[in-house]
Amino acid sequence: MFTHKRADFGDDFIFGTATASYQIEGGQTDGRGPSIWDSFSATPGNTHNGDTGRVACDHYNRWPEDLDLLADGGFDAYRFSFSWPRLIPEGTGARNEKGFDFYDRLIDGMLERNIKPYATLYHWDLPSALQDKGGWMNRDIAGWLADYAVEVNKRFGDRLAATATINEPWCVAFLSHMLGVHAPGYRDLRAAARASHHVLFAHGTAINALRAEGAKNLGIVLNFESAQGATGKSEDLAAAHLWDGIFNRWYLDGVFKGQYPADVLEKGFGPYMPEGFEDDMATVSTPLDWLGVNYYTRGLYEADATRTIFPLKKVDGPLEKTEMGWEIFPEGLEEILTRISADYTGIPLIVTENGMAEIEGTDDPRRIAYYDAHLGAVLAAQKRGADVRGYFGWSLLDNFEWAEGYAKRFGLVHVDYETQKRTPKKSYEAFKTLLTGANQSQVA
Ligand code: IFM
Repeated sequence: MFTHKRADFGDDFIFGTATASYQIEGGQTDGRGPSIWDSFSATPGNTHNGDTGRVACDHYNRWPEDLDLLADGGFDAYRFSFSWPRLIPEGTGARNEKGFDFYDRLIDGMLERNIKPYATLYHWDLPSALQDKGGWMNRDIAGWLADYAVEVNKRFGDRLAATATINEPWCVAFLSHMLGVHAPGYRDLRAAARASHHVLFAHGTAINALRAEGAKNLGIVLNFESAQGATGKSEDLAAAHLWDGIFNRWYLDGVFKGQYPADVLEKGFGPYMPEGFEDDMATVSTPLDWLGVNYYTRGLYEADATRTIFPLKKVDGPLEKTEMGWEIFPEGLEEILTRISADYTGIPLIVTENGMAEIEGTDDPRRIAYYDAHLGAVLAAQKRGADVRGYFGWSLLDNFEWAEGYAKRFGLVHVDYETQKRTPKKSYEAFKTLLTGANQSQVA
């Protein structure tokens, strides 16, 4: 069980869990259009075991059971994402009414169970038709995202507690266009520089379009890594600082200061940026109501002079690791929450993702310890002045972990992918005890 009490976090603090459409829904039916993850995962070699999200957790059909798990666990909120290709199969133009009906049922199901809907517009399942036009490399994506955002808001906006534009723009841009690990799988500096700007320009354009419609409580979800030098040598500390620029400051400086970090432009992106990007920075930095903070781990970096672009490399660290191979470093969460509130913004912060992959099973003491330590980091950051208003565990269910397929399990609830049976893990019980005082699941 956790060592913290619910009351420690403050009266209005929100606890929830998070998921994403492609990772859990399946249900590639009823008029849903193709997404970049359908073709990327169908391409041999891109995902572990050739796994795809075709069925995933069958949440498209089993959502009532999944919402019951949230309600029974005492969670206040559920962070989910809309599937753009389910709503607008070609990305622009004709709507798929069956897709709109699905999210009507899902959102009403949350409200009936007294669960606040926290929505994300884009969690990586880009309609393939938009990729055919260049996807995030095409500046027009700002208008495509804004139009889609307005359609979503018109139908669902009055029932949403909060809306985020993009989940983890670093992954959308760098991981997917520079490192080639996620769809569309590019390894190209120009593609990455353009995507890195367009993802934030599209975010700001969508926020402005939503505001014009009267939408409230709008934000973005950024992911953060605590970047540290592999040694205390000045070149390694400089390498860590540059990675901090690539991973953290690009997004923080863009969204809150309206400029990109000079070191990241100078050491890589500068010559490849879209012409006149500076003129977009007021849109990129349009004011927000809240910021989502996703945090999992730290990274150790050393200088690598053999690389002409971004001359650094990651090295293996000595700390205990999760099944993803990620070091467990709760201090990093305290550090990033404190840093954001001291250096960037006073808007409310919400930890929108935090959690760990663990070996299969429902007895998961390491996950309980991970959550306990990171909840402690939230409390420590609050004490140091960070205005943290909520915490969402990743994830409600074991699910499709992108390039890692189904091999990596982040769920508070175990999913048997043969039968789709859900079984709450001990970590779910720990949250339930924290949130309700009860120590036995009614669901198991
Ligand atoms: O599963 C992902 C999620 O989609 C985005 N944030 C990180 C999680 C774990 O890798």
